[in-house]
Amino acid sequence: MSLAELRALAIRVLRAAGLAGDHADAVAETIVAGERDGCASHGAYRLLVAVNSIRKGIVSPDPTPRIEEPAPALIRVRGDFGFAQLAFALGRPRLVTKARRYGIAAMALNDVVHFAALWPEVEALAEDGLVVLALTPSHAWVAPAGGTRPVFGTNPIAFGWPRPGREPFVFDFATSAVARGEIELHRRAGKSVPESWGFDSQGRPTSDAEAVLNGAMRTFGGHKGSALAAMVELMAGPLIGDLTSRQSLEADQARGGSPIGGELIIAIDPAGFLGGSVAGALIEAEAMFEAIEVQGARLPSSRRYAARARSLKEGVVIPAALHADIEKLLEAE
Ligand code: NDP
Ligand code: PYC
Repeated sequence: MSLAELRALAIRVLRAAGLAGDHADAVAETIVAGERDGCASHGAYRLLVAVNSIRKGIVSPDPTPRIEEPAPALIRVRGDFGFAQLAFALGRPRLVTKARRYGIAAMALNDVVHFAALWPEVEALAEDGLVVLALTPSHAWVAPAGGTRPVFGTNPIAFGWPRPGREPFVFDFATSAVARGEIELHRRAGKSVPESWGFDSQGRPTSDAEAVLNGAMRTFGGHKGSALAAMVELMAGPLIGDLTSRQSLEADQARGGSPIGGELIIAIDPAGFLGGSVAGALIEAEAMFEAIEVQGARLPSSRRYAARARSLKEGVVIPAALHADIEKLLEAE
């Protein structure tokens, strides 16, 4: 499909499921971006996930997000239980203005439903010249290192750094061994998963994707991923007055919807510390990136940017079974 065709399909599906126009547009944009950049776990597949949350009544189809300013450098967007993408779109310009005015600003998205990758947000803000950190909890699916019962969400951490004249340096990964969406794609394809990804419901290591989904995922990097997952819970949960992953799962009431809660985005204007010396700092950063690449190692997001360049020319390939399931969403409306 061309990206325009995928966008049109995504908007048609989301509108048919009941989302208001601006809501559907904001959600479709991140789904198309995910597929375009070769991030299948957060691409077209997420149409099934989004419609599931709409049908189960977890997300509000026509929310009215509201902006509050709890302090001069803070913004809160109350998402009215719409998808996070709409709340982000509303708050983004004000976050940029505040980061530039104060050197640092933070935005909390509260009362949102979240199924998206964080890199589209982080990349957009880094393209505005800001250094960015974004965090969100999810549902309690992940066991702490040393345990086998879920406490944490898959809790992604995304970071963006602006690069003059080129795409920003961006990484974005779950603090679990892998995003849950990846395990769901393995289950759909009937594939096994590495035993390092999770436990079955009895706490035994397993390579059965379904058993991990019904058991517990593992953190990445043992105790290090576990501590980072806890940090995400704290900073994008209680710190901003929103739910932990355990509370999110409880609020779901076994409906099987996307996580409910908050997201924290911190944006720093390099000029705050550096004044007129920003250019020198960015040159130092470039030297570090070069030292990485010169040894044949790659920068995070380089695969994604290459996939983007390809998709913009050639379009994207959606697996036939997934396309059929997406089309079925239209039939059922
Ligand atoms: P990965 O383990 O695939 O890691 C992704 C990050 O690591 C990307 O920035 C990727 O760059 C980079 N990377 C991968 N391999 C290398 C390498 N060899 N060298 C350098 N960098 C590398 O992702 P996850 O499965 O952990 O997460 C996938 C997505 O799921 C994320 O976008 C995340 O936001 C999303 N997610 C969302 C949640 C939510 O609650 N909303 C919850 C959990 C995850 P590149 O893309 O170029 O390969
Ligand atoms: O893939 O872990 C995941 C995920 C959770 C919420 C959105 N994506």
